[in-house]
Amino acid sequence: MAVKNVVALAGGVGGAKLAHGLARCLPPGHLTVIVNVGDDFTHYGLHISPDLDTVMYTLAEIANPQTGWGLVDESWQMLGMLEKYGETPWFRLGDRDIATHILRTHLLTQGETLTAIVRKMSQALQIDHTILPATNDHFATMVDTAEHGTLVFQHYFVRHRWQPTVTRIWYDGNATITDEAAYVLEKADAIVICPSNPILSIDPILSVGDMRDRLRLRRVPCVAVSPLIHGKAVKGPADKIMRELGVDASNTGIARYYDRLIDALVVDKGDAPQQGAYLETNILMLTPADRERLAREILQFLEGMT
Ligand code: FO1
Repeated sequence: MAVKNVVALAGGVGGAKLAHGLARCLPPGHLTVIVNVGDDFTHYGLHISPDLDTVMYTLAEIANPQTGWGLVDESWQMLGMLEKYGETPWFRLGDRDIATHILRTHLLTQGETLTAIVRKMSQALQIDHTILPATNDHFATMVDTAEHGTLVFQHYFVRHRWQPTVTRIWYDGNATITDEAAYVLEKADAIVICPSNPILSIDPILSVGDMRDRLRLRRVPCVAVSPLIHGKAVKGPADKIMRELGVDASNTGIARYYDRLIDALVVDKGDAPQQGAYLETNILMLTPADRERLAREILQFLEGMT
């Protein structure tokens, strides 16, 4: 059977890169990216959805190529003005990026759902695939740390530069998955878990409502792409957090972490896990061509599994 409709689960920068590769390989309308919203928070009264925006900007090909988050050709006048008022703006909102947060916050106060808002913005940015938040409900990743107690995710990740020792992760809010996410999972021919942080970015998607059970009971192949190369995170704190929470920071650890959720793990050459099926290839995505090549290999691999 041909793999026509693909659902990808993604967090921020690493996940967005593979989603972009998949978007370039699949015909318009055949990819849905279900995105983590556990990183969402309110900052200066604005509803910020970092991972949704990272995926949206990346698929629209307007993401900042240096950081992976935020917009290309950004300016920072607003932050300068905040500093003039004596603020310490630790979360860098660019002048153009802030339009997204203002509009999203406004539409939320008008009663629109996050799903409808992302659809509207994606259409305006001419994205011809679908981006869905995992939930429209309040659902916030909370990080218990040894040094600073409990931190809202962005305070842990950006304000404290993911340096505190993590003792536990939990979620604030009782959320259900959206009808749209349930529908695309039902219609999917294959599922791809992007190379996002399994604990910080993928677990909050799996922890929304019955998402984990839906994945376990799937009738289609599901692969995950490892965020590690020889035990080191390609970007961010994946290996650090895995160690802190007692998860083996290796592809074997990732394969165990995703036990029963995936049929195979996609890993870098020479870095095979000691358990489970796997595809060995070059998983480092430095250029858009790398993203497309990796996506194509994954789609071919999935075709062979159906
Ligand atoms: N990440 C940073 O490391 N520093 C920032 O100042 C920062 C600002 C920011 C603004 C908008 C946005 O959409 C994302 C932003 N990020 C920033 C990235 C982001 O918070 C994290 O990478 C993700 O939440 C983790 O996936």
